[in-house]
Amino acid sequence: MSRFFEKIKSIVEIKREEFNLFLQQYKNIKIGEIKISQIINGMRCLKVLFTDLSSVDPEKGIIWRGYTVDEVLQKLPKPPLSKMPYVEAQFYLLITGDIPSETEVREIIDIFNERRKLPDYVYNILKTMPKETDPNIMLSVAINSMQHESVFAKAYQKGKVTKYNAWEYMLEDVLNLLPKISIISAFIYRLKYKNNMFIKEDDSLDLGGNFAYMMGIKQPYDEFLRLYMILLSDHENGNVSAHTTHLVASALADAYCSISAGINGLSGPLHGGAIRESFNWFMNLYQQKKNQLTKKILEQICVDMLNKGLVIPGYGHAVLRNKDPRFLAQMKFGEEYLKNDELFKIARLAFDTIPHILKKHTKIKNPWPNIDNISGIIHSHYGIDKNFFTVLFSNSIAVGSLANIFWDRALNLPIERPKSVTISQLFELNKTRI
Ligand code: CMX
Repeated sequence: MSRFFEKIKSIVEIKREEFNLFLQQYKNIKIGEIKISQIINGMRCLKVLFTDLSSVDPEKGIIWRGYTVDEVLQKLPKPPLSKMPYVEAQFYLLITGDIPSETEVREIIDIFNERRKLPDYVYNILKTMPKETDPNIMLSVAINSMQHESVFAKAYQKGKVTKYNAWEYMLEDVLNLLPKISIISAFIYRLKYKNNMFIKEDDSLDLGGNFAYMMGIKQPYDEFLRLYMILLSDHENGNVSAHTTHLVASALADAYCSISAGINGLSGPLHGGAIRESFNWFMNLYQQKKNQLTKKILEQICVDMLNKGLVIPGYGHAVLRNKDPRFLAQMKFGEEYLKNDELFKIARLAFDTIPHILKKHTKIKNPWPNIDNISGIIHSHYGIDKNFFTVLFSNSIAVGSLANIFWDRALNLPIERPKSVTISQLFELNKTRI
């Protein structure tokens, strides 16, 4: 039994006991009220989901296992000569709750390297898909195609899965699947954009380093991939893709079905597509104005947009009420490596200009740029096609979502089934209250 498995086993035992005791004691405590507007408006701010891996503080931003973005970037172990931590270290933090030592990260890297080889049929399936297929859909199909290899699903069919051991089978699937996602993605990238000139993995590299290497993109893109995959790994498990993964897994589906459903959840322009929207907006500004764009011109463009009732992509947030530290971390990377990039210069001008325009002309609750504001500009700087951005988002979200569904099984969370209400039922409920 590996040290990692032993550690997880002991954490699961302790957490289970704590969780069950907590439930016995507190299960009937009320934590809020539900307004009709919240039901209709996408359950915004309704505290109805459970995760122990992260929480969003409106002022501080995302807190992973008790650590802020800056703390995580500072404390997690890093590859030699790298400024960004190992993605494997973030996975370790999310799944165990602890900052790993160098040895503990090494163990995860070794586990991933042993398990990342793809079955040949995955390559064949990807090669036979229509040229026009969206790369993120290709990723989802590739993951689904491996579902029959799920250790959890096979054990379930044989009647071996119980509420005591379900987590062990889920852990096997998570450890088998997570390292394969970047390999599939790099293959899709080379297939679609680089004439199918596939690059073989480099066993000496960590997940982020190998991903950039297999895409054929030189340093420091590996540094950005590590940063990006950590920053987007988990956001309290409530966004469309993470929640979808959890929802599907709640019916005791395996990790393959669950994560590919979550990846499909990134398709919409309001979620996975938001990076592209923001990138397109900056690109249009650049194409129209080239380097003639000044603060004054940008202000006028924004005021005109707002007068037409349009939103400015890459600004605002549903939960945060301060600058998103994930945006600031990307901005810092940009300041270091993209200083002369024309789109980055516009993004910087926009950062100095747009928040006060939004404050003045709208009722926006958070006028600051969000995580999606400059990610696309940075990926594109290294040659990534905008249609591939969502695949990179999927890789990131898989780190947190897979850690979350492992804990769903470890804590025996039940199938999710909220109750729906009709307008007449709401009306009746309201009458009895008056
Ligand atoms: N541009 C213009 N107006 C905006 C705005 C923006 N970027 N963001 C919010 N507003 C407006 C809203 O339209 C709303 O106007 P009305 O009162 O007239 O309806 C008002 O400000 C209040 O909105 P809010 O409560 O501050 O924001 P919401 O919680 O409703 O929406 C979000 C949040 C992200 C959907 C919204 O800010 C938006 O559409 N931003 C642009 C798209 C974007 O960048 N999406 C990526 C989000 C990243 C993430 O979720 O992590």
